[in-house]
Amino acid sequence: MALLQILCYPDPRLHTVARPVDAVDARVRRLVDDMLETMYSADGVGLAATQVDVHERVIVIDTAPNLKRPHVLINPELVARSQELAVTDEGCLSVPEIYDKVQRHAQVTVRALNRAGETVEYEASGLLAVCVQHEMDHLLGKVFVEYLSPLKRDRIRTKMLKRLRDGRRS
Ligand code: GNR
Ligand code: NI
Repeated sequence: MALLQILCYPDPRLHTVARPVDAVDARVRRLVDDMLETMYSADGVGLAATQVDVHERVIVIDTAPNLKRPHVLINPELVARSQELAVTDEGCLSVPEIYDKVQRHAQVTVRALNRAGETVEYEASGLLAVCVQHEMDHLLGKVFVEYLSPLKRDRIRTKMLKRLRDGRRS
């Protein structure tokens, strides 16, 4: 296993649209395992392949990292979304130390392939629903700060660029 480097906003590679995985083979399983190791090591509850500069539709999520029961979602699709919306304070490993409110569907039903290449489908609510939507946005090249006002986004962008100049890695 290996730790992967996480891209930081405003890296333009975060806006790449991921392509579907065509076979869940040893290469993809290794990517999944490296992403899980990277997510746990960074204390995140989710990670999309886009964030490690791999532009394929692969997501890992673990909303209870102590239990180490990860969700692996390959080629995820939302098959249902609740009308009800919910606002959550979100953060992102690609936008370190920034948290702000984002409104999303309160429940979603997601269908995907798991690490064994089997089709799985389940309903998610709470933090899991937030993560599924947050990670699926990454696969479309979208970072949560794009839901914020242009003013806030600009301030975040400036802060991140200053950090980069100051040589801070996160
Ligand atoms: O670790 C993460 N925490 C989090 C908190 C609230 C809403 C979404 C997230 S996802 C984030 C990890 C990450 O950046 N995934 O892309
Ligand atoms: Ni994120």
